[in-house]
Amino acid sequence: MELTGAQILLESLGREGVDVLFGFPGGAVIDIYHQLPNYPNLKHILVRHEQGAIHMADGYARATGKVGVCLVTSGPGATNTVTGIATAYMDSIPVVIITGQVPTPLIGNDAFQEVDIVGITRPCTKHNYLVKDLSQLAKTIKEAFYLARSGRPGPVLIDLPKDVQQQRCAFKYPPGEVSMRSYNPHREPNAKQVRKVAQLLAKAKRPVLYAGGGVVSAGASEELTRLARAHDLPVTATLMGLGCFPGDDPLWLGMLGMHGTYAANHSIAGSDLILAVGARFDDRVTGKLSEFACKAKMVHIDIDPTSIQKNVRVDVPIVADCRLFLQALNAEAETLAKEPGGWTPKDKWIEQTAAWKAEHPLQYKPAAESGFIKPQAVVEAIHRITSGDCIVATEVGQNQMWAAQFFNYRKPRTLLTSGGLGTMGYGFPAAIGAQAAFPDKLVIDVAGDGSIQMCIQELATAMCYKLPVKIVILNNGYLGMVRQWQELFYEKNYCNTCMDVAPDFVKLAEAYGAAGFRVTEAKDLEETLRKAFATPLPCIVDVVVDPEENVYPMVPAGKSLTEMILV
Ligand SMILES: Cc1ncc(C[n+]2csc(CCOP(=O)(O)OP(=O)(O)O)c2C)c(N)n1
Repeated sequence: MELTGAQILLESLGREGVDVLFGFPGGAVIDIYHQLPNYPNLKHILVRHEQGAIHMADGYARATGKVGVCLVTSGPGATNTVTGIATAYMDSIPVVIITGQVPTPLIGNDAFQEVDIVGITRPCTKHNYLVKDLSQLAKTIKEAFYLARSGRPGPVLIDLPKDVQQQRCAFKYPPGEVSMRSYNPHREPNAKQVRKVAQLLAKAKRPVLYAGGGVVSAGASEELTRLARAHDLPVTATLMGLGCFPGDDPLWLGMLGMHGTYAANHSIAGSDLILAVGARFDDRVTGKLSEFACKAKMVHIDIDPTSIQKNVRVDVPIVADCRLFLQALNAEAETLAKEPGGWTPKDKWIEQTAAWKAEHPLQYKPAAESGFIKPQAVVEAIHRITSGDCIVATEVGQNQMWAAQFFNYRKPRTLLTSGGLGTMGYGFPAAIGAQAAFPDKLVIDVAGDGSIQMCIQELATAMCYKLPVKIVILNNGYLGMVRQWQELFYEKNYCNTCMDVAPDFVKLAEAYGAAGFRVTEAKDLEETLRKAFATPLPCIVDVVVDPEENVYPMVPAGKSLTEMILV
């Protein structure tokens, strides 16, 4: 069967199980768009800005565990996705980005809308391709999806020149598994290492499980939870790991790091054994490196060998798939625990961690009578109203940290947030991507009044495809997180962080045909949120909150985890 390059692309996406594409057309992809109506199984969501498309593909991927796909034109279409590609790269999210390119004879001639997107994205993709030979296209697509989802997942870009889209060649999707000589992620656990880790856990008096986003992407939450519960091991997680262990379990310490809990940060500091699973020791997590977990033996399990020994000294480095390793570790630990004297009890340590939790739980000063609504109370209200049964996306800043702290995530893939890059404008389009995957779920973007203005145009997309995402703006009138740093470390010099000219968010929602609500008094909060969550429309709830509320605890930059500023 002879097909054009555009047809081969769309046929191949179908073979990879793609059901939705987030995209925006242009001259360099017009041949692909011309063919799209012939592929009714590929739903295309037309965005308003290419940054929206890539964040939507990313949100879709985080919520489903599948590969998210976006399609954009050459030049500005391609460069508009770079922030989103870097966002996905930093958080190891599987996405495939298809960019149009100028015809091959024009490449390198400064042609109209030409940009070297392969060069530009080399440092922020797991891999990228410029396909000049149509006979290689199907194989390239198959490889791209395999690379995106296997090993340490990440974004893969395919740049496809316009003339290649128009040429014809025979189509056959390559059968079987992909095999690449230069790429062989090591997945299988090593039995000796499994035994060694089980013995270390058995002997440890003060162990902590430290989980990262790798637990979520490996689908290892159940194994992690089983390990912790069977052997009384307290658990903390990074922002990216939230949800991989139930937030209502007594063994849960809360998130660690700069805005982590007192209990989590003290447990890390006091621990004698840390089992780091699918986490990468980001500086927001470790604080002052030389004092991070300095009394502990460090075991680090990661599918990506380059992430081991990168930031901290690791005593037991393990390259393996987190789920396979934890499965084997559970079996080994259960055998060991049955032997008389095989397992040192951890009850004293559990008592200690519980005492830390009781001493300084996450808290905030309640609003004075007639005072402002507290942003933390808004997150708590969302949790109460939904019983935690929703997908939460966040923007970046204080809103993100409060959404992390005050919502007890119980399941993986229920929090979508830009952890590594910290991309303002991420949350709303990511929420749309998740809603496209799960039309019947409640999807809520917890936003700041600054961040939401970065991709607000996607309200049109949400309206167009009847994706009823709820945006809850914690409106403090500031770029709050920066203002907090200015207050604490820059003599309250609130330079360019006041958002005193802002749109009327209720009217803005209505201008798009969506629903808008405003809450200024605490007594109206819950009822308004309930009303908003019940509407079938996308909507904005603009909650006017305490303008100078801060996120605590806070470990100042460069300090050790126990040097926290508390409420
Ligand atoms: C694209 C982008 N630009 C700048 C920043 C730096 N930054 C981090 S938090 C923040 C303030 C966010 O303000 P807002 O969205 O109003 O949320 P709040 O902190 O008030 O909850 C800024 C500017 C960023 N993270 N991303």
